[in-house]
Parts: sequence; structure tokens; C-alpha cells
Amino acid sequence: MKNIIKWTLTIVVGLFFIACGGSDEQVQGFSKSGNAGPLKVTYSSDKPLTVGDNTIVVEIKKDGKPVTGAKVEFKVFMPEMPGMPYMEDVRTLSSTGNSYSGNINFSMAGTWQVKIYIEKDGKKYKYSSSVIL
Ligand SMILES: [Cu+2]
Repeated sequence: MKNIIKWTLTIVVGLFFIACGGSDEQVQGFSKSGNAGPLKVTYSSDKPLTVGDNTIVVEIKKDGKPVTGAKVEFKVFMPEMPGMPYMEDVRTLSSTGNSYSGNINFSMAGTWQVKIYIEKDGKKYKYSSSVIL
């Protein structure tokens, strides 16, 4: 139920920006993509990534078609550094139609490693990336 409200809000906000298109104020979101074997993986956020909570949307395509019904785990981590422990956040994303989404918390600024683990029809795929906050 929470997700439905979240998505309704996202759509309403999205429509608002479409309706107001043409103004100079563009919302700069975040988006990055790459491959996990035969899969094309895109992860994005409609706002720039920030320290704290971020709503992440993952789209997976194979031969240009959305891959649905997969188990998608999104992990971010920062290796241990002098004076700083290892940090991570892991979330199993919820399927929302043709994409997957969930909340990811970055506990501090810096470079974060991103791993997206995908399981579909008994096969496992991994996408590696990184972001700088
Ligand atoms: Cu650190």
C-alpha cells in the first residue's frame, strides 16, 4: 500500500513537471547504466543522490525488453578507511511494473561502490558501478 502511495505521488509530481515543461528550471536527476552479462541495467533517482535516503529505481532490459519478476538486490558500500569503519546499505527492491525500486541510505559523502544482484529464472547476474556523493 505504501508503494502505491509513493508511486502515485511520483506520477503526480512527474506530471506536474511535464505540465510545467518549458521553464528554465529542470530537475536534474541521477541515472547510470551498464551491463550485467546479457542484461542492460539502469539505476536512477529523480533527484540527485544525496547523503541520507534516496529512492532508487532500477530498470533491467534484455534484448530491449523489460525483465520483470526478477529478484533484485541493491547494495552500496564504502570500504574501511583509516579512522572509518566499513559502511554499507543493502535493500531488496520491490517490483513496480517494469522496474524495481527501494530506498537506499548513504551514510556519508564520498565514493560508494554499487552492486546490483539480479536473479531471474535461476540465473544470477551482477552489475558493478560506483557513485561519488
Ligand atoms: Cu568512508
